[in-house]
Amino acid sequence: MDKNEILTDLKKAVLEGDDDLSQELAIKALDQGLEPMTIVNQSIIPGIQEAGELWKRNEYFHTDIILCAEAFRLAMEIIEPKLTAGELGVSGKVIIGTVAGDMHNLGKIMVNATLRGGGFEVIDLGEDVSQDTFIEKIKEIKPDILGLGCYMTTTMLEMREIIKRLEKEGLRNNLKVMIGGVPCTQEFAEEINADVWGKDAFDAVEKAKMILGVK
Ligand code: B12
Repeated sequence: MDKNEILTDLKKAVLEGDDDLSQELAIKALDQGLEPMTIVNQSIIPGIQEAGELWKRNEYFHTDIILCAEAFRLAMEIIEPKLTAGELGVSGKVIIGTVAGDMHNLGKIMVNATLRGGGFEVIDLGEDVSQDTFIEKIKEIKPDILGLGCYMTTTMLEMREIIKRLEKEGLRNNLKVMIGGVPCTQEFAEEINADVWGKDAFDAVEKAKMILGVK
């Protein structure tokens, strides 16, 4: 099996929700000497993005998406430790999490991976993260950036509340806030006093570097 075949098959395994195969192919891809970021950008992300498109067109159902998410997660589980082996933390420190009430995590996992690839140290607090947990971890870890993921219109306002809490606790001045997820826009970021909106996982890295003035 050549490298291109592995990349194509891995994308297909994610798209078809075959978690055993996606993990096996992720291992194979690394064994063949493919760069971790190439595997993420050319197979794993396109696979899950296409699955999202099929869902939008009502060609995939909830159960399909859950299988795809699992295939995505297991492949990322293999690749992620390799991404952190680079020059971690040279660009800055980021705390990231999905806001309270929201369980979506695929977009956040991708952003986590690309930020690591961009030299950031990333502390992922997970999903359905309470305001208290964000505040506690920011005090403890003192990140340069807080990344908030929100994927539903019903959980959007939680981001505004988190930013208000940061201001109230005197934590906002030395911290940049970057938001992302399907319902977010730059206008919404400005409205809730976030610093920036990241359109996708690659834009997130560019914007994170931009707000910190890192090349
Ligand atoms: C996959 C999915 C699920 C999966 C989640 C699996 C998982 N582990 O995440 C499952 C099936 C579990 C699920 C459940 C639900 N879902 Co859902 N889900 C989706 C779906 C199809 C795709 C989301 C996704 O993963 N996309 C792929 C990723 C890669 O894209 P992304 O999230 O946009 O992320 C990119 C950017 O936004 C950005 N980004 C993402 N995060 C961040 C963070 C930062 C800091 C930055 C800078 C950038 C950034 O970079 C990413 C990569 O490029 C969307 C539809 C859609 N169009 O988005 C609905 C959707 C989000 N879900 C929806 C709903 C309603 C639900 C449920 C309530 C359904 C239900 N009745 O049970 C539950 C919610 C449970 C909860 N409390 O959270 C609605 C939300 C509607 C709304 N109110 O806004 C959507 C929009 C579908 C729809 N059109 O109705 N869902």
